[in-house]
Amino acid sequence: MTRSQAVQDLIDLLRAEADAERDPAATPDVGVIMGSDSDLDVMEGAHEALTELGFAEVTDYDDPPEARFSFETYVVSAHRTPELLYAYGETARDRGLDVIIAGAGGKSADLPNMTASIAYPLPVVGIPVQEKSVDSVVGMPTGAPIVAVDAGKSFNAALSAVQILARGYPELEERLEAYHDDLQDDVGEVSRRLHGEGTDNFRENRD
Ligand code: AIR
Repeated sequence: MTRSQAVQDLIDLLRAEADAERDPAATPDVGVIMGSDSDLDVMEGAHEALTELGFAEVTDYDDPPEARFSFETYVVSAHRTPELLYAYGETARDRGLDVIIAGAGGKSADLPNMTASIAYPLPVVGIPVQEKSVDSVVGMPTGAPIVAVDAGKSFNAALSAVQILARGYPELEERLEAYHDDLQDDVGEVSRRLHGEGTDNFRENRD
């Protein structure tokens, strides 16, 4: 199979990073990959959750952000760029990733499950980008695990990824707890207003 120069450059970059002796605190902790940039709207939730939890995006390995926790984002197509998929999965651990979030759509959404197989034992959180992708993402054979969320739930995928990471970092546990406290506050506040204003007024004030 011929490979485009752009894909070859990415593969070379990933392999070089795997061999580089970088400070682990300066490499991305979470890898976010998707089968196509047409998945970006759905995958935006993962970006949102990671950002909300204080993760910064690495766009240049030589110039990492100051934030202690970070993520990287790539398009990797299991079917259009199978060699990039292999390079990504094979280098993930050596490049310092602790967990991968992978989303793909269509009926052949193979990026999450193939990444889980290649990057094993690194945990992979799979996101079926569409409803019709669910079976493809979660349907792994015994012995080849993947963690997966419901169709489109990329925000939750990022929370799950941070939960996995948090086992080794108490400060992440605190951030997750603070996030959950805010969530409870929001429900409590809306419930208090709905009750206190009555349904008609609440609806009117909300719209
Ligand atoms: N896809 C891309 N390569 C392999 C697969 N399965 C998925 C993408 C996207 C869908 O195919 O994850 O959800 C359609 O991609 P596109 O690029 O045609 O919009």
